[in-house]
Amino acid sequence: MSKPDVLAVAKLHPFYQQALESLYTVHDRTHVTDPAAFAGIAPRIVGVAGTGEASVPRSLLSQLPNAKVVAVFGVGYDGVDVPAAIEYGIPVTHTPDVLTDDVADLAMGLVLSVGRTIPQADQFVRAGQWPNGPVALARKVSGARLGIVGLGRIGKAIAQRARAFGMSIAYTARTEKPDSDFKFYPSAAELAAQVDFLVAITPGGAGTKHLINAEVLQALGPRGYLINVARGSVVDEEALIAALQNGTIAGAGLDVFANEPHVPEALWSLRNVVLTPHMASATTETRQAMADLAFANMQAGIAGQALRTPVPECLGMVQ
Ligand code: NAP
Ligand code: 8YV
Repeated sequence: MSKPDVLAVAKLHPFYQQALESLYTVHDRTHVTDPAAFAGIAPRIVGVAGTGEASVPRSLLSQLPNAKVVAVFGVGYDGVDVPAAIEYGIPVTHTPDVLTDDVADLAMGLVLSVGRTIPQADQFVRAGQWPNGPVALARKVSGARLGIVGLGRIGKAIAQRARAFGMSIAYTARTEKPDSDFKFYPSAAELAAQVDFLVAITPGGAGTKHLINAEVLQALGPRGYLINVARGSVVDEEALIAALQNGTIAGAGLDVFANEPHVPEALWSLRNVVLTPHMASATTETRQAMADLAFANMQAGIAGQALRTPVPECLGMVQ
């Protein structure tokens, strides 16, 4: 008997790909590479596999009359048209919690990297510069003021780590958290004006597009650093480049970009930025846990069983 058909809408991590291939025939981006062949396959597709950045638009969902689930390998699902999925009766799942620690670890890694200039110092030693004089002084991180834009699962985990560094913590979110000891500011600009390190960790999508704009960067100021581990769309990248070039802010640590995997060349040459390739959840342990959870969601969705981790908007539509 042939295996049920699943569509991968992005290049999948091998852990997820191999798990899917054990039970399903995986069509790897056929909708993009061979639309004519896809027209024949589409009615057989029972599940859609994606990543946090993958695009699952209404136009694709409308071609999948038998799809039972969209299983995203990632906590963010801003590329999925969730209202359309709900309309077509296709629940969407994601992988919350299992990656929280890793993303918080990388956020703190970027705080330390930009503040203490660790990559620049590494380059200094490798370039044989040490005998020529001391490396430039860095920015003290312990005891500094941290602002978190988005105090959700990962934002709270970043706060927990920052506490151990004796940092004072403030935040903004859509709503104030009555159970939190941290000071709340109603906007990113008001928060930025009060901190040394501003960390963005919200979802992407229309609701947060350019939440960090020129006004916020101006408020962060010439001794302030921006860390973005959220989505590239959350930051106005042109405004950020200008702010880094003209000293409006001191520096930035960036894991996510507006047009991944393409990073503006203007950022490559700047000495005051640290760049990582969207790798905050990229450890062997966490990628395995994400693959296990995404695969469990796929299996449950296709079998018509209770989903492990539906996205909040789809909670009402699952068994
Ligand atoms: P979460 O628990 O849902 O937290 C999201 C937080 O963002 C919430 O505090 C929410 O506010 C806040 N928020 C949403 N819209 C906002 C807005 N317009 N203004 C201010 N705050 C806003 O999600 P999570 O598990 O922490 O994950 C957060 C995001 O991290 C993901 O969606 C993804 O984009 C990103 N991420 C990136 C990587 C990476 O590799 N770099 C890895 C994993 C996740 P309320 O609490 O008031 O609702
Ligand atoms: C992953 C992410 O890099 O969870 C998310 O939202 O952005 C990351 O964990 C991504 O989903 C895998 O491509």
